[in-house]
Amino acid sequence: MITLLDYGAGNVRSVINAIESLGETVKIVASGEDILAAEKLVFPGVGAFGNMMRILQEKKYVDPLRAYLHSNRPFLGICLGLQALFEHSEEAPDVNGLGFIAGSVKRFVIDLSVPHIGWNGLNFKQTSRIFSGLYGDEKFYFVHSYHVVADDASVILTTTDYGYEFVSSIQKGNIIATQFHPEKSGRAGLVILQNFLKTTAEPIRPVRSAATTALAKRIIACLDVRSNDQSDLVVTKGDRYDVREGGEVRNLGKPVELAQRYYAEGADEITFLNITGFRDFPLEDMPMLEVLRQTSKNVFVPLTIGGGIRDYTDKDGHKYDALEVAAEYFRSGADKVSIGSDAVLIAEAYLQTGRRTGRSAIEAISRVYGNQAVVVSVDPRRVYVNSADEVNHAVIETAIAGPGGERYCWYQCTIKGGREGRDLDAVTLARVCEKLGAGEILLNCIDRDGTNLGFDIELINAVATAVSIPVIASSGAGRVEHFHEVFTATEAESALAAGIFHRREIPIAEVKKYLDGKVEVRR
Ligand code: 1PR
Repeated sequence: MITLLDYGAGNVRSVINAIESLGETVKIVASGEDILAAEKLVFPGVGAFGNMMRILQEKKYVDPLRAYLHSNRPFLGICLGLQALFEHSEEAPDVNGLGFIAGSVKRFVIDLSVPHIGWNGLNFKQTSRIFSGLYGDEKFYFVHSYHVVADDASVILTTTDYGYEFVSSIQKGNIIATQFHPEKSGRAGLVILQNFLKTTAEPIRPVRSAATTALAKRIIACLDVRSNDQSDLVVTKGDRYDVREGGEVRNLGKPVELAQRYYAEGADEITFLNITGFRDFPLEDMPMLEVLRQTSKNVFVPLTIGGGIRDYTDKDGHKYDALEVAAEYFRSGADKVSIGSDAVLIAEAYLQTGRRTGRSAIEAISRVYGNQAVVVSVDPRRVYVNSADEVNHAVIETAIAGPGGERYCWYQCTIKGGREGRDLDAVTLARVCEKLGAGEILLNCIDRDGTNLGFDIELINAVATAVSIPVIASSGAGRVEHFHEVFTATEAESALAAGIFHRREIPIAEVKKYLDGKVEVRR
């Protein structure tokens, strides 16, 4: 029996699913006594340090946790569950950590995208039973803006390189904690969890072939989901956002089955977009939540879900806010939520007043779950102009001339799945959303969607150079070379594709095989 500390924020569902997939049962902590009585305690943390410590204080878990740690019974902390062990964090200087390990938590100060999101390797500093069965070159999933700095080097189990070398896991007796997420790290992550559960695993120190670790470019499979005319929930695919063919909604398969297939084929992440979310409300549209619950039982890579994340009033006048919608998605197994239409409206309101309200979906969700949990999905299309000063938008000079020979264009944001164009450009939207707390930009392109013509490199460059958060390039992938192009000609950290994977034109493994040796990928 594993005891799991759930303090109410972030995704504990995926940790429970991963542990249960290994044949263990999980008991969730309901009181301080449960912590004191635990035989093996897992503390997964996602979100913000200050919020986490305040909740632990309110629930009176701090003293039982300290007592448990000092008893040296098996403990596994994950992400914030590692950071909580330290004395304090720059993220919330006025709040104390558990202080079990001397040292503090610092924000990355680097010339790279922050948060550090994605698959990176480990430099092994000591032997540990949690490494039993690893070869050494495996990559693990990270998502964080802060990292721990230990005063005593003897607790450092692994380090990872991102701008500089930082501590990615610690061990002190039976107390083990990782900055990466084993529950989201595919097979390698399950090996680590299994070793933690099975205390008899042989301690080893794997040997890596490279001197430093490197963050992999991510390949993301995207599933656009909606009900078809027969009310079946299907994965569909648009051609420049038009998902109908001969009057019928294209049906490319079942969401849970396809997601499982992509996990098995090596997808680094899976994204579900509920593309009718602008008119359906997710808390009424339960099948999407069920898709997440089912998928997260067997898919151990990060899951993002988008569609309908906004404030909403139902037909009985009951008001829901975007945070409640997001919370339900996280509880059902999502690791990140993606906000589309509402992000455009939020950015417009911010640009009008120049003030944050603190209440927008982006601000509210990032405050509770952390910036890394908030993706903004952008649905832009090109608008051609004759000169850079013709409009008050971020205009670029383009190598792909417009229908009238125009040499300039801007990228107009749309809402409601491309149905409504707004007076806002994609570069400004991305900048404002970063300021308000978004952790990642999912950059679609209506002109390229479903065309197989390749990614819109000019769009991706315009946005990726304007923000410091990671950008996911999306729309237009048709050949393996397109992935190489987007990773070498832009600063995109990941590339997302849909049609070529659904239609089995190019398997994910073939994309990775082509990139291997040219661009860092997770094998
Ligand atoms: O506005 O917060 O409710 O979110 C709705 C979400 O649904 C948005 O993220 C929006 O991008 C998405 N969406 C809405 N309508 C459509 C549509 O296609 N009619 N899909 C849609 C967007 C674009 C990509 C696609 C890539 C790759 N789909 O996600 O997967 O373009 O495709 P490809 O590789 O085949 O070219 P809200």
